[in-house]
Amino acid sequence: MARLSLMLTLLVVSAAHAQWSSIQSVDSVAIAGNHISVYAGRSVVHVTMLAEDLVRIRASRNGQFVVDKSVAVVKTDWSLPSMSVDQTPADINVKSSKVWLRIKKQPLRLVFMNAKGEVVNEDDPAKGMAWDGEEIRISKKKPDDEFYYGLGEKAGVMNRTGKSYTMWNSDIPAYRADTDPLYQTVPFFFGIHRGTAYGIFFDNSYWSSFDFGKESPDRYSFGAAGGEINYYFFAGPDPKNILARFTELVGRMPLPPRWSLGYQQCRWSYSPESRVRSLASTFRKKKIPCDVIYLDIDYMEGYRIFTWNKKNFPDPKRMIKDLAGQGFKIAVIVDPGIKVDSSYAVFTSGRDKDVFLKYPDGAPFIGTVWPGNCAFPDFSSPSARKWWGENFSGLVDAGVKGFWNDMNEPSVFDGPNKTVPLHVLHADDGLNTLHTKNHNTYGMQMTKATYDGVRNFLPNERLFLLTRASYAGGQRYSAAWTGDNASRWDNLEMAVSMSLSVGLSGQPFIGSDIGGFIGVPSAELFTRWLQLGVFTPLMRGHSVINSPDKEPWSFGPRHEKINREVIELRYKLLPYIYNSMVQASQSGIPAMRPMLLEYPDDAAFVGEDTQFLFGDDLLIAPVLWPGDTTREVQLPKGNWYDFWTETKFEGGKRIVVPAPIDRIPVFVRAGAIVPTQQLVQYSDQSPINPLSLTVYPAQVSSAVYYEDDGKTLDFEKGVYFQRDHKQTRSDDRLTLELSNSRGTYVPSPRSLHVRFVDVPFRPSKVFVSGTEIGSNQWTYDRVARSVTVRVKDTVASSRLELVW
Ligand code: MIG
Repeated sequence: MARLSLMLTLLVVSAAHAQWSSIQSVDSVAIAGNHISVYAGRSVVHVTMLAEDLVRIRASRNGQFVVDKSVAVVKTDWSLPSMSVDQTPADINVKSSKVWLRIKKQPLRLVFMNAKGEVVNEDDPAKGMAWDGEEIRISKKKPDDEFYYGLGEKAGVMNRTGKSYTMWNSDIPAYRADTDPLYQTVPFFFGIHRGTAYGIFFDNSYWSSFDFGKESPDRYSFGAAGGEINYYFFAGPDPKNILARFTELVGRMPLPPRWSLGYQQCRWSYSPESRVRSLASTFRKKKIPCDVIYLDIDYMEGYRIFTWNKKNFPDPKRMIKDLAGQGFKIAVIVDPGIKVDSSYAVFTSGRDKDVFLKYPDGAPFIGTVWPGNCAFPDFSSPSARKWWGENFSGLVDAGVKGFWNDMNEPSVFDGPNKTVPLHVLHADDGLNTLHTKNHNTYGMQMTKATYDGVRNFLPNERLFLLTRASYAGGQRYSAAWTGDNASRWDNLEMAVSMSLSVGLSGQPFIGSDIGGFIGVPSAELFTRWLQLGVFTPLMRGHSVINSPDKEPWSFGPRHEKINREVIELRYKLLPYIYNSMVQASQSGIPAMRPMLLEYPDDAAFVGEDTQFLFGDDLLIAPVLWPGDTTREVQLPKGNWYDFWTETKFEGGKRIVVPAPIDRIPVFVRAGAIVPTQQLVQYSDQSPINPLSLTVYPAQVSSAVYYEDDGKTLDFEKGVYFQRDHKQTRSDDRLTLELSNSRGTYVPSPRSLHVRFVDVPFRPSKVFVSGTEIGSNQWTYDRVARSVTVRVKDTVASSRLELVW
């Protein structure tokens, strides 16, 4: 709190002294294609229609604009949308098939409408766009029934209405529901009004703030301590389209390696080597699946980045090779702070190459973190990023596969703001600006440097990075986690809302420290958290230094068995989870989806933070409260099946289902065709065999199934396997058609097990592509009411038919 108020005094003029002036009336207008320049007194507003549903607004108080450069935006080359511009004495009308922007002239105010002319979003008539010294602010009208979602990683509930938030990447351990800001900055949000949505991305990396009707119920506003008025308006109205467009603008997550979707085990710290080895053996001995083990800061020599502690890790390469033999990947932490030590080659080479942050007078900025006095690379400088990237050769050569970027808010132990002083200089890719502008992008730039560096050494491998701090678009380089949470039930609840909100901000690869980082979870809390972890893209257990063991087996034999089965569920579902992540990488729609993303017009889901969708077809209702053994679930419209009992429920209502400690309530959409696989102890222990498909009845439905080698970039050259699965039902038959596969990847020979659920009677015959198969190839389970057909999986099309 002290830090926050300090920030406020440093960066924001207090309201009492505010000299806000709003933009004046329009004097003249210049139209050039999709670009409209509007002149109002000394101010200039640039309006650009980038696509029929995407408008960019830039404004300068005095007509001077800074160089147009954003670390977030990757797509700048848009093809000219079909649109028109006309003027009346009162306004300028910019229209496409999706959006109608009326620029009112007296005074200059923006009104965004849909094609029908219904107002979607409009500037506050009194304030509009305004300036006060370096500060900028945009004020909008807030309709009574409009609510807001977004801003990425924010603690507490997802609905932002009536609250205010700030953006200043901060290291705040054991945060609570009202802690703000936290580690990441994504100034992107949705406004949702009677089932239709729009989006706004305020691409400004300075200290910024958002007020969603807290100050006044009929107004909301966003602004920053510096920089330009620069925002993008996404017309929607479907929130999924908005997210797709937003991630087209700022980039999407590259397809992660499949192993990164396995269970990951971390603690501060597994050290020395013998402890790492015994951890690995324990997983295998206990038959608890796991793919990744992390080394936290103690693997290094006195916390010197890119070194190994010779005593505790005498032969890292050998250790990593042995662990790889047991199916483990090793991820290591890297922090930005480089120890000031003239006998440390990383420091001296960085100093010689002039990569560290400096004060305006040229003196190096030195801050204290784990190693003691440290210099900090200027990740906004291309040459510093290159230098940083080159340092990964040793880790890559030792066989390290995961790169965990921590403390990159950046967090500093000493100094007034516990970060880099605000007047420290950054190269800012040639613009030479202050820390005030570069603070919120520091973490993301560090992940860029890491990603590009490792990419150089592993040109055809998919990379896995994990970061704590980030900015909009950070998903291009790294997965993220929600930082130093606590072993408390309210933090488990927040693990849901925060991860969902991060997904809504374009970053699909997110998870929380399972069990809570700080503190000691009860066996019950740990198991409930692990169950949630099955359905968060990143599934990683972690624990703070000096805490008792928090491995899946650390809570007694009863919970060990339950926890094993929970992780086993994750591995059986890997084909489904992987497919959901493939979709996220292609479309920007996250695997973990808030209900409102799919059902924006269902009022029951406004403020629904405790249940969510995973991928297209699963609804997850985790138990988030101590002692609970039932769970209330609001089912969306349509029919849903209980994943465990395969009982059918009619949607559009609230139901209560059993949720004993060994069960997380999961529902499957009727019509889903869910791919699963055999149990493995790590993701690439053996190729998928059999591939299982569970068919949940619907009149007709289809799904796309995708598979590839899971680790290289060959899929970009067409080396993948993709097939359409389609079910249809009629009075006397049930059909599953598998299309020819697309792509050149050929899975190794395997069986295909297809299970049709909710089949009341035994079929009389079963056909595969027109030929009847014998009863040795299929079974009817009267109790489970399901038919299982076992055939060979092929790349050629085929058709399964159950006939009565
Ligand atoms: O000051 O590396 O959030 O996951 O274990 C604490 C030690 C530094 C903070 C990270 C946490 C990690 C810890 N780090």
